[in-house]
Amino acid sequence: MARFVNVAAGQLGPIARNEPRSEVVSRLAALMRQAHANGCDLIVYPELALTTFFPRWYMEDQAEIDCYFEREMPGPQTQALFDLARKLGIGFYLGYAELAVENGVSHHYNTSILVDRSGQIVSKYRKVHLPGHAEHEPWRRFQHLEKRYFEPGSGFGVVEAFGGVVGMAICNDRRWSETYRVMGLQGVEMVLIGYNTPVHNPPAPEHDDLSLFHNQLVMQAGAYQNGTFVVGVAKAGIEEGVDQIGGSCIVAPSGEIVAHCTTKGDEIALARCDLDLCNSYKRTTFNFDIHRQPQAYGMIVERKGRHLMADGTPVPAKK
Ligand code: CDT
Repeated sequence: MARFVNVAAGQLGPIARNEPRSEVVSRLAALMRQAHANGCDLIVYPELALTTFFPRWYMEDQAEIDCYFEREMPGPQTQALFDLARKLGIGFYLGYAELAVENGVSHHYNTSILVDRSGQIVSKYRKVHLPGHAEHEPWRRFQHLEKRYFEPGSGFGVVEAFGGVVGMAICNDRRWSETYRVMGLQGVEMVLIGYNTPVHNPPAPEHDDLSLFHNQLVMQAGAYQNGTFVVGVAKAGIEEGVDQIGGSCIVAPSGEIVAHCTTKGDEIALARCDLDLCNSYKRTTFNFDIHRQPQAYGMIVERKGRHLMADGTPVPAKK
């Protein structure tokens, strides 16, 4: 039996710092209705889709920081989205800031959930690759304080959902080949990724003109090298003075982009994804079981990176 998933990339335009959650949820619901009207099974929303991208600001007051976090999911303001999903029979991926209290200790994560067509959460993922810095760096035009506000998650799982094998990642994760390969090793057929990517990267402004190119490059490579669909979804446009890339797209296992958004506002891009197309790659060029050579890859898990001195030269090996 053919396995088709009709997917919507549910891109959001900017969210203002003072925009209430209820308004954001209304915008998400409007996109969900459009996706449903177009026959979708699943809509994918961006990273931190309920608030503005708050890591651009340095904050010290934990109570102020915690205002951006959800203590429960669904919570009072997000329940409406779950109810609508159940009513329409459509699933969704949602990125949000999670405050979890475990054994009396508070933990903060950059999280995504996958909700099935009955409105049940079937998978949760906590962002592994947290970019940016932990301390205030006043020289930057804006901050990127994910290392301050979140702790990293522990890994990349997959789940059987929507008739296939589905995995999740968040924003910076998409730049790392390990993200896709760990899920590829579990047979992933569709990787869902929300993102918030400023055009300007303060430590490397020479990359600014390449930000959309890099966005496509990593997702297309990840899809092809693992024989999987990839759905990448932006929060785009000028948000609190920071220009964020759009470029939400759906990538086939061939590495080709099969649908993409054309604006930097609230918009859906649609694709009918034949999950069996994954096999064309998983059983040939990227048949891992036949062709991978893990005995040659040990360094990938043994070594974090090459140690460099302040001037960029390698730290001499210990005798
Ligand atoms: N949100 C997030 O992870 N953003 C980062 C910005 C890094 S600047 C290259 C990203 O990888 O898009």
